[in-house]
Amino acid sequence: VLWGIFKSNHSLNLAPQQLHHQHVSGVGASRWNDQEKPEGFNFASHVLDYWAQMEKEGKRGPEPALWWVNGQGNEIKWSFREMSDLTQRTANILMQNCGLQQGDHLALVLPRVPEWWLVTMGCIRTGVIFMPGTSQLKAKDIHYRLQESKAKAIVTTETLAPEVDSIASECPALKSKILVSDQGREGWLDFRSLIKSASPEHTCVRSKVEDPMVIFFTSGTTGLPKMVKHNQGLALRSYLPSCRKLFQLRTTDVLWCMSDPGWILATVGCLLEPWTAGSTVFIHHLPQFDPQVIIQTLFKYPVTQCLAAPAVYRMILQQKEANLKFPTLEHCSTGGETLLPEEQEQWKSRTGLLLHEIYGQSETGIACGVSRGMKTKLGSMGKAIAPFEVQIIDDKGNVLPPDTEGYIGIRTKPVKPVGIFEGYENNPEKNSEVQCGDFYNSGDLAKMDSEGYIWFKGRGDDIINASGYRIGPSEVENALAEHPAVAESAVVSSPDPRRGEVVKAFVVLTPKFQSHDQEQLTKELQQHVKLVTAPYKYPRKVEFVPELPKTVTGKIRRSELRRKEYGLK
Ligand code: BCO
Repeated sequence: VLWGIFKSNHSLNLAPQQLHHQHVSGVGASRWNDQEKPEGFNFASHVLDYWAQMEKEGKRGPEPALWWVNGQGNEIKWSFREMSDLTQRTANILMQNCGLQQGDHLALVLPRVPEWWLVTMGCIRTGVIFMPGTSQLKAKDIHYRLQESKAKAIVTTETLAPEVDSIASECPALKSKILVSDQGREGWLDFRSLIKSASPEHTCVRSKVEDPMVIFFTSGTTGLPKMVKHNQGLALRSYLPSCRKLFQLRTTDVLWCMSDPGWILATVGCLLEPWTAGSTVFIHHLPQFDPQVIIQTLFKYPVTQCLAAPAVYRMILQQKEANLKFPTLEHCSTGGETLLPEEQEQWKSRTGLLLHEIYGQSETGIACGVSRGMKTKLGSMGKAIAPFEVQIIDDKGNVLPPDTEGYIGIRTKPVKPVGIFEGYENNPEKNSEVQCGDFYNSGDLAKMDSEGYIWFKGRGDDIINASGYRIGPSEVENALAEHPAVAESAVVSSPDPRRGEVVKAFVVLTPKFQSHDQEQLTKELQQHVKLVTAPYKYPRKVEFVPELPKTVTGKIRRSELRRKEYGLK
């Protein structure tokens, strides 16, 4: 198997006096300031190969670049030199075995397996645009993504391969299916075999900052997920001094970002941020989320920093564990949903550590945050991180005075800052909808005080944020509509002590199902949604109603249902 390529886990042979050399502020510190934009940038050559060279010259310690464990005794430690070799092999597979070229789209639907890092970096080396997706995706979700993006390749595991095969014939652009598995499958390229014989020499594409690098699919209030396109600037941003201040990672740090590889949080937290600083990326396979496993892991491995959604910290705090003083953990960050001040305080009293909030979206990466060492204000998600200028704006793009609620806006005119998305692919209406005067309008409501600290207030639309997942109500409504019991439905956010918010469906039943057992029907509808779309979207609460509130024109008034859930008038 793949981890047999390198005989020893970590085969560096450096002189002892060289092992203590530390790069405290990362590769970019002396090269560019926050406002500068180099003409050419490629994360693979500027960052990964840089650290591989530092290792070669004995200027970086023995800490691995990637440290992966699966809780069943399997462990991988790859150095930057090994990563450089393996990702060049991957680049050659993409170009030679799959015939991919710069600008082609590749769907990447993998759980937390080491190959995720190989494929992302292989794509960056070749200029192939990778499109991460959570492995909770179902055939219908994959079908939509492949068709919408005209992806030429997909990489996934044996679990999802049958789902891909069930729809592949309807995706004419799809030419290569790459399997990451120990078993082969007909019609699929076997990644783990190919990488053994692939050449470890590949010339990295000379990309410009403006060249596209990655596409994330993000949910909106209406319709199906939108394609959020980022260029190399997303990676360059991690390089800039203001961004480096956020986590202040050192080469000796071991960062564990627990996000599923399908989200931008993983691209930033499991790849761009730690490797820019030459730090170790620590990953637990975590096929199923289990707070006990996280606690045990933080006691067992020398993790110094972790990054996860508030729901993860909340679920750890809900464990009856007496001791949460983790021996090596120094810095904790969180983002993706609201963190309550009492959760912040509990974390501090039980672990002795502060939880540093960050905020961002698929469109923005990390837009603001509480940097390490910065004064914290309870409940605030910190300040804007340059080169982003964050302002609170009204719906015309006017900047609002301090302490006034409005939308979180990021200035995009006259200059679009490095790191913000290029736009929604093939979606001019949506692009003009979010451009609000001189700002990108995030649609998130917040206030900013006179010192620039930002307080999140909620969404300005119907999007649901359940334990850090952004869920479009219409995606769930469409899934429910496929069940014969559902005449119509409205899906809204509802408060929940464990997950912050959960998805709640108000369902009007078809006549045939009106006398059915409602408890049974609830389970059936939940199971149905889990089967037809990514299960994280399923309605954890279902209420059967005789009718839905509507406007005179017949539009469902979700806001009325949502207000009721939160006890608002
Ligand atoms: O709770 P249930 O058991 O009823 O259902 C769960 C799963 O069991 C189930 N499921 C998962 N895979 C399945 C499946 N069912 C059928 N077939 C499958 N293949 O579906 C439900 C999934 O819900 P979940 O993912 O919330 O599960 P869980 O295990 O409770 O996870 C808890 C969290 C906290 C780990 C999870 O909710 C989570 O990862 N949240 C964070 C999301 C996140 O990272 N957001 C960041 C987005 S990026 C961003 O915000 C920008 C920041 C810069």
